[in-house]
Amino acid sequence: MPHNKRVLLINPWIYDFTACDFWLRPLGLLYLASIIRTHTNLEIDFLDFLDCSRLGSGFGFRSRRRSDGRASFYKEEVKKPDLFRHIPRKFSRYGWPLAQAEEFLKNLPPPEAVLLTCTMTYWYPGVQTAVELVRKIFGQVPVVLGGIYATLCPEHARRQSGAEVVVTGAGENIILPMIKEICGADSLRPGSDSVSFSGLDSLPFPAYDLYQDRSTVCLLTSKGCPLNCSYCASRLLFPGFEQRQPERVVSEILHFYGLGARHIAFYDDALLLNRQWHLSKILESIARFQIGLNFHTPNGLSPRAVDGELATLMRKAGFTSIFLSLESSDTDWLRQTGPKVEAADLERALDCLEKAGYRRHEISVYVLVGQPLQTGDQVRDSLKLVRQLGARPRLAYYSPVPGTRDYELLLEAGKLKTDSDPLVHNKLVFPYFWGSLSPEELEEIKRAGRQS
Ligand code: B12
Ligand code: SF4
Repeated sequence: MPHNKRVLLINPWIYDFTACDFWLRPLGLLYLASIIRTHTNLEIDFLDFLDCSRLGSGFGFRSRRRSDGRASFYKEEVKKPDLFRHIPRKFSRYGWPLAQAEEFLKNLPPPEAVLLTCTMTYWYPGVQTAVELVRKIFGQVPVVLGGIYATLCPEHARRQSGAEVVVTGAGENIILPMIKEICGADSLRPGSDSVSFSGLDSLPFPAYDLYQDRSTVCLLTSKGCPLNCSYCASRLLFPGFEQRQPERVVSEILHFYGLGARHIAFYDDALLLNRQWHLSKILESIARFQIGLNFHTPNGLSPRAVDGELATLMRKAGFTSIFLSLESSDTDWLRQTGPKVEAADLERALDCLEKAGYRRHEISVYVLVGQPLQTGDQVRDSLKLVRQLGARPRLAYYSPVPGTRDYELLLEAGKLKTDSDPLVHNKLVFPYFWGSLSPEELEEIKRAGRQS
């Protein structure tokens, strides 16, 4: 019997100095998987090469998910890119061993098309490896790349990724016409020709059932951010700001719970905006269900928006890991880069969270390091302030993103070029390329951060 037509969706490996599964899921690709399933006759093969829970017990690796939903990746050391040869750290490929990936792909029926994503600009070597492997096994199948790397570095992606088609921006309204073109009009279900999506609430829920381990999922309740901080790419990825209907978010959370999810990470850029009629409404409903979910906010929350009522709701609904974004305690720096928060906001937010039942040292506060206008002393002072307030400082390493105001500064200073290799966006390399901090000073700041 002939096989049905199929598409293969891949979330590639991470190539980096370090990586851990910080509630990582390729949310964009999972939305597209859901759209394809709803509106086409195609079978889907979904491969997340970062999903190490699917690896057998071989390779000397046992996938361990911590009780908070985070996990470690299997990794293999690889040759460092030439650009990084002077950096005294090991470089690895995180995710499935290549041999295992190849074996898996060989056992799949040939796809009509391969869809790839890439969620950090500097993780593109994972795309290259995936394309090479796909070519080795399936020959000249059309490969389409979308996602954050493709959107922020389209020229580089067209030249270097190996994909035939590079799609920039949101994929939901591109995917069906593209499938029609590549796989034929008969691939679409009747009526799907004219489908168009307007906003997150019009999309089917992301397809987490494609995972065997569904204990950890991520979620968007909104898209974009109305602010415009000088180091941030939010506007380049989505220029507007859109919030979902709270009821629809609650349905999605309950749907995830039904699939087995117990840890839910919010991926929103501005989760707390208009919180009275948005997040508070969602949490009020969820708290009523009392189903024992754990919520996480790896993408930091704005301390300015945390008040007593919200803190109590967060506690009741099951927020277990809270990350707040301070970035810096330096008022001038904050004014220059985007006045989203002040040190006083943090103090107030921590008071509210403590009153709601959280212990201060359980709350992580991001402090940015490596941004071109920062000095070492500013970073040290910020770490000290967070410690003095009893919370846990966490360094957030700066990644320069093309198209942001800070990237312009680095261009003007001749420290980066418009066509610099996206590898230099890696958050750990600034002391070796353009940073005002030396590697030694950074190490000293890290030590001070642990002790202050
Ligand atoms: C969630 C998130 C994280 C999560 C997990 C990210 C992940 N890799 O899965 C966490 C918290 C771990 C994280 C960490 C970091 N992050 Co982050 N993160 C995000 C965030 C907020 C959302 C990404 C997301 O999932 N969006 C939702 C999905 C639905 O959108 P999407 O993936 O873009 O998919 C859509 C389209 O792209 C397209 N599409 C996607 N795939 C495909 C495939 C095909 C075939 C097609 C056609 C279309 C298509 O269609 C989808 C639907 O519309 C973005 C900001 C943003 N607004 O996007 C920053 C962002 C990606 N992060 C960024 C940064 C700077 C970081 C950190 C360096 C921060 C720090 N200093 O520590 C770290 C780095 C981590 C590391 N290990 O190196 C930068 C990018 C940096 C870069 N150089 O690429 C961003 C853009 C934020 C910013 N401030 O500028 N991050
Ligand atoms: S508040 Fe956060 S998401 Fe919004 S522009 Fe600033 S850094 Fe980006």
